[in-house]
Amino acid sequence: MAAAWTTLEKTYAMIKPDAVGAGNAELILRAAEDAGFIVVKAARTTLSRERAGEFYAEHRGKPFFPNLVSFMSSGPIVAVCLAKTNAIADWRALMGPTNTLVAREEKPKSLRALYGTDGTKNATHGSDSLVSASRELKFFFPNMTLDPVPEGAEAREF
Ligand code: RTP
Ligand code: MG
Repeated sequence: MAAAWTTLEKTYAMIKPDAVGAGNAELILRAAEDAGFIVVKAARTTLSRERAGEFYAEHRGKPFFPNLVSFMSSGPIVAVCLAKTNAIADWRALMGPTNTLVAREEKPKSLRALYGTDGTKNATHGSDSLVSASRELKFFFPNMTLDPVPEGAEAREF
């Protein structure tokens, strides 16, 4: 039997505006499930420039930051919580290299190779550490409880 998702590692995944706009959000969620992830939560929303900049604050000041903020606020995104053993690293592996053009060369079956466009428009995001996952899940799902449920506790709903 599959483990309860509450006890599994969780990561924040995001389907970016290029992939949502191309109608590929469902395909990407299905690919996640096929790879063994549980889709705990998925919500479609649109980021303002301010929220997009806040989300990617670690990149403020870099040459690509203005383009990144424009892109990420250009249309709807799908915010996703995924659960799986080793979810953070495994989701980044499934996404492939950051730059879609590199992904097509090096990991042609990865999500960014299949659904991205270029170095900035790359279809998906994934948290890069436990600290990032916690911050990013709270950023999009502020009411979500991230701690594993103790054995015997009642199931929670989100
Ligand atoms: P992400 O945070 O979106 O999951 O991507 P990542 O960790 O693989 O890459 P990161 O270095 O954190 O970059 C964040 C996003 O910024 C855009 N980017 N554009 N040179 C460029 O034009 C450039 N470099 C990065 C991409 O959208 C990248 O995913
Ligand atoms: Mg990153």
